[in-house]
Amino acid sequence: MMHRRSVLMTMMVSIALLITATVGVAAQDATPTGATFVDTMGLPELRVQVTNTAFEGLPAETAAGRYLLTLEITVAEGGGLNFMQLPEGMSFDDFMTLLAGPPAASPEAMIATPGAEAGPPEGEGGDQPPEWYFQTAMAGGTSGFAGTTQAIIDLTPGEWVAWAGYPGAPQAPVGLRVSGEAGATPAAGAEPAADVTVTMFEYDFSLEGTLAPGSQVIAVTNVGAQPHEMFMVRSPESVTEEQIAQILELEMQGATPAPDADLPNPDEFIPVTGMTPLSTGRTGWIPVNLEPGTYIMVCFVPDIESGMPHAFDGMYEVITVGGEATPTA
Ligand SMILES: [Cu+2]
Repeated sequence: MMHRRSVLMTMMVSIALLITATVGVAAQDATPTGATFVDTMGLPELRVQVTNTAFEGLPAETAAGRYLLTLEITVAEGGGLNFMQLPEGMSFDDFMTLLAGPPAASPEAMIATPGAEAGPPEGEGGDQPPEWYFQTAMAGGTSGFAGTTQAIIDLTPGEWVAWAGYPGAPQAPVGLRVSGEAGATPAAGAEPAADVTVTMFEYDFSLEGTLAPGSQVIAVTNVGAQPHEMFMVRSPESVTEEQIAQILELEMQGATPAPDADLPNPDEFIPVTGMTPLSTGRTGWIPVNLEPGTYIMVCFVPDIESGMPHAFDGMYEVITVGGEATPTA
């Protein structure tokens, strides 16, 4: 039986990957990966400045509907924004109290003991996201690095929180009231045109259309029963799904690949973009500008049963863009 990991640990794994990869980006002098829509369909915009400590620029209240989300990221390490509806009866203050959690569950403590039997035993529920996490509406969002990056998302009426998606993030969560009649359909207008549709379910991605070098729009849809995200990284060298499985296996054991293991170094994976978690039945859109190469789509949302990131259940997909899987340096 695998040890469960907390949502905190899960997100820290995700962010650790993000940060280590950022270092790789700087070292490799890679081009910025942020992308914007060519056609924004005249959608109302939520423009958010992601700083070292805050998400700035969101209104306290907005009408339900489809929005162009624009992140202006000034943090070298990158950042991301998720929109999650709070469950019935939970206030923003309640959420913040929940996030703060018991002192023993500090990020440092969790990181110091990866893979260890930290936290309460299975069954007590303390090492799992709360039940409502798997039921509540999640409208997605996106992540990126210094620069401007966009997504198109649908916000339905309710009390929402815009946050980095994990406890202990540098940016404080922000409350957002979305007004309108409950059950109202946010998307009366035409759907954004997508070149590729990525469908997420337990536990995989399927692609309709072909990712090509250059600019394009990806529609990301969750048809599964649990929330899912699509975090996309580029591998500097070609990689197989078998190798990804081996890397994840080592990660789970807290080990690093042996020098002669003939495995790509995950620290060299370069984050490209992401559609942050979408709940069941939801769709979001992100623009990407891809260079030829090998890309990996992966989901780190914790599983409702095991608490482990979905990646460990096989929720990753290796995609070759363009004719050459291994671009020359
Ligand atoms: Cu998932």
